[in-house]
Amino acid sequence: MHDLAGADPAVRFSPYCWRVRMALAHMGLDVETIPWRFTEKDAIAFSGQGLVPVLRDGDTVVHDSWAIAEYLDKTYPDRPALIEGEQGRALASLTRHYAQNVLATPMLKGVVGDLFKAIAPGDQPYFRESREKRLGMKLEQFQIAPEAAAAQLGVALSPVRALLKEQPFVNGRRPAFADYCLFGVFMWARGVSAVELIAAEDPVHAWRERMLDLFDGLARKSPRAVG
Ligand SMILES: N[C@@H](CCC(=O)N[C@@H](CS)C(=O)NCC(=O)O)C(=O)O
Repeated sequence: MHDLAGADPAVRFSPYCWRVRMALAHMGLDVETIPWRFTEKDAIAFSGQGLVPVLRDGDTVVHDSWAIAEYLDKTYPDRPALIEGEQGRALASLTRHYAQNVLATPMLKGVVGDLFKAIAPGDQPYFRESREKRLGMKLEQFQIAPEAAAAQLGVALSPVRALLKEQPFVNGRRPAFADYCLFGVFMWARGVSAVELIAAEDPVHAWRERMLDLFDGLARKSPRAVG
């Protein structure tokens, strides 16, 4: 699997790649991750596009985290499912859209400066140009104080907070792809920044701790570019 890496190749911070790392662990499938940088488009040209994650499984190449989850469920039906049934699919899909359309913005506002510092120097001009075009402003204008980002994120998380008071995981009693979609956004920030945007007493904090502990602490052990 081609996996987005920072200046330090051990630092992996793509929210979409984290969905797949967790999904593979959920299924008990081993993976070799290949560090990839934003500008290394040639290295994944075999997938016919320019974004990671790209998963190669034998002769099959799949890109896009959602397509990868569907591929894994279809290909390994004897393993624990990532997305189960029509209702499970709706929950996972709502969660992925919510993660990328609602949560990503306040999260990025809080950590974009740290993110920029953590990425490979060769990626920085590309990152700045592409993201400033997307955001419609300089990265420095997009960044806000940690307290302000935490407040915005706190409002955006209110439905998840309410849900996590009722059940331990977004998916219910056990985590599944819906949780991994949400968790990816948190691993994006954790990989590059020491800023804490979630209060310790927030049920979302406890959920994040549970997620960090899954699969023998896979996510917790992942190196961070902080300090
Ligand atoms: N819809 C895709 C999105 C993948 C994506 O945006 N990946 C980012 C890394 S987080 C990327 O490869 N960016 C490369 C670029 O911006 O050129 C998925 O779910 O996998």
